Amino acid sequence: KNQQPMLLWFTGLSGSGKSTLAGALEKALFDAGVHTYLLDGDNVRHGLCRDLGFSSEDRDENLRRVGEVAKLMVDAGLVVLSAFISPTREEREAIRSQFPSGQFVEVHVSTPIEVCEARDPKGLYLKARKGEIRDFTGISAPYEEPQSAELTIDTSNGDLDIQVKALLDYLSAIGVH
Ligand code: GGZ
Repeated sequence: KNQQPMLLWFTGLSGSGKSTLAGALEKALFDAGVHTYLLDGDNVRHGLCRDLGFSSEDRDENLRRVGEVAKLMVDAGLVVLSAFISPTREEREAIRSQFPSGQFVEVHVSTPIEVCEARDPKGLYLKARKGEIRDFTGISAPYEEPQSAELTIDTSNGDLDIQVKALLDYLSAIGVH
């Protein structure tokens, strides 16, 4: 089975659907025989980055480390998926610049903040509105929309299967599997 190692970088607000989309794509790739790894806050912020919080300096360092780990994994031949808010263009571009063109695919999960806030699966937006969480992305900390994402997906409407199919079609077109 041919597989082109690469990094699929999902960026978007809390609650935008990054992890859900990346997780569903990972399952589809696994079913197609592609060897993948999914990096997200759940497996990184409790270990590798457990000394880091959500100040802009800490986010930059979180993402720098994730980029370095992803690079090692891509070197090892994996298709790596990452799901981090990654709020700054500069940090995303710094990671992109470490990969040959075509090996870094940015996926902007563009679900509007109104929808993310209405979902509020962990009650974090509510806490941020009440001032109980500082520096919350989209409320009291910035999110810079990508200008050069390879793919943009809004998860407000439509079903997950169709969104995953759009991702798979893009990956087949560039020869990933
Ligand atoms: C944004 C926060 C914050 C603040 C905790 N701002 O929806 P979640 O809960 O599960 O995902 C969010 C996650 C963001 O971590 P990342 O590592 O993806 O962020 S970054 O790329 O900016 O480094 C959210 C939770 O952590 N969370 N506090 N202040 N999200």
